[in-house]
Amino acid sequence: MSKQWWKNAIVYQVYPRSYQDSNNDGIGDLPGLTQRLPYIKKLGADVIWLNPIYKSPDKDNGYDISDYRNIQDAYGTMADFDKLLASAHHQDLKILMDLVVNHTSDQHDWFQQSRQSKDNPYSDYYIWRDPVDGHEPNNWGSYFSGSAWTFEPKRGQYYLHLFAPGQPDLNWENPKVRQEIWSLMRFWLDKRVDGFRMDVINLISKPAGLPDAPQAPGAPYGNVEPLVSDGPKLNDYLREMNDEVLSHYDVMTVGEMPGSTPEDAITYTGLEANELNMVFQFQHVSLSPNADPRLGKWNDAPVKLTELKSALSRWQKALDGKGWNSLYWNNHDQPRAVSRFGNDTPAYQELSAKMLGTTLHMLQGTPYVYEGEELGETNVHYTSLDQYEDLESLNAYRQNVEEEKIIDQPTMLKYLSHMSRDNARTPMQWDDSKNAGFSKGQPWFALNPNYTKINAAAEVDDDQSVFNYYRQLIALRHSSDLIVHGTYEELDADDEQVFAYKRHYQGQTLLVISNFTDQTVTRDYDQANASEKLIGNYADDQGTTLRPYESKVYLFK
Ligand code: TEU
Ligand code: CA
Repeated sequence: MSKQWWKNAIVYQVYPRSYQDSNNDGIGDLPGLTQRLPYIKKLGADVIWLNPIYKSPDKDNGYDISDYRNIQDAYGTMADFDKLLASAHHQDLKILMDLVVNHTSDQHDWFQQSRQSKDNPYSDYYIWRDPVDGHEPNNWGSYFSGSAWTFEPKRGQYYLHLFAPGQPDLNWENPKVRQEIWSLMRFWLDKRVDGFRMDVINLISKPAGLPDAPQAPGAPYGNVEPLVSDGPKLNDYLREMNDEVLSHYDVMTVGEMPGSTPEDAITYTGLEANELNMVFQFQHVSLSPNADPRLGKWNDAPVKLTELKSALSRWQKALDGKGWNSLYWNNHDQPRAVSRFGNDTPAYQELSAKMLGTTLHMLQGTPYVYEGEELGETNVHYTSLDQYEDLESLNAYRQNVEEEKIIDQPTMLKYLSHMSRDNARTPMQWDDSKNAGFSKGQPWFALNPNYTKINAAAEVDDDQSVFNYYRQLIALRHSSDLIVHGTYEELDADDEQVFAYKRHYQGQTLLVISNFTDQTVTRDYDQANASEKLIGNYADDQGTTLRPYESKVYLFK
């Protein structure tokens, strides 16, 4: 395996609780996933990123870990995990674990001890501060609404949680905390897992003095992200992680970095950085911020294509030859891309799913496919609050509508329907039988009703399906150094309908053209003189005529 094998890899992300239930309790589990490995292999993926499977009270669906060395009961046993890993390796599939070490669950033993007093061995494992004038130490708001501080009467102090109160932030300045994390990483790496996706890893170094954050007029709290992302000691901690752990294993690492810029990312993924292999950045999925800064991500504004192109091109150009991109449209935190960036009406759902896949998979970086994306899955189009399960959505509704009265209920329900993470967490759509073949029990979360039309059974043997189109895209990348290593050249940045770019490598050029609209347009990029057309989402080719959501790739030798 080449040293940088992850540059040629495609990663498939599995949200285990929604993937395949094997014991009919309505919750996906590890034996169920093990049964489905051949499907993932057939798609052509090389690596599986598993969302957290550790013991957890599930306040944030596993991103609140209470025991890093044991498997969540609902997902199975450690023996089930060992079987999954062995079966994956036997089928030449690698497994990335989700490393959530910016915070633990408040039910973790470390926190249970830390909260008792100021002078026990765990007192400084978390970030505790005295009240200021009887209130929270600063104006920080949580990502999940409310204050980022909760008072603990036993200590007479507040503790910091950038996310829910059940997710207290670890104190990374404490070398004992870092040693505990190196140890739990070795536990999993010694079991031969193939690497980690690292949850909000760029938030672990907090700014000295924990100063107030910028607060929009009328907003209840300060916006913490610009202040806590890419903090002062982040490179030091990542280099220590590398020296202590990662450099001793042949593994792949991807850091989730909300708020990070290309310049920051190069310091972590730079070819000589010895920190991480790549990052998940958020600039292309945080576009069209609401006109009202108090609402953050909550909006239903259509994304301007020129802004989307600018964000993606920025990262392609900045990291070219200096670092490495991860490439994604979807994950368990994002709404379904077909609904957000494409067109999920029956006439265009399939076409735009293939167009989005083409646009992303021909870029420089490692592509990630989120479960169901390969089928062209869409948002659910929720209409009422009781359909939501995710605390981020429910807390945002309560804060924005009921507490702060920033917007009215109909508007927030529209925004939730467009942006809620719940859109991505509906059970996997395997076939058109009851519960889509996900479970014979009552699913933990309602399915997207369109599973009767959009499902794996209907697509796996259909050469024209989104599934088989993704298989072709993945096969193309596996076969082409030009796609993996080629430099990036954007064409017509101001074009508001078409995203066109080129890739160049050793005298060959790839031309990628995607029409992001339901209009037929004309664009001439000299495609008439191409050596061959490699892939396209229409059966024929009308040259400079681009039909609705038409996407195609040409090779110039
Ligand atoms: O998400 C990090 C993060 O920034 C989230 O707030 C995300 O950007 C937001 O939900 C997008 O709308 C990671 C995990 O991926 C997420 O599932 C966890 O809830 C969060 O960290 C806390 O661990
Ligand atoms: Ca189950």
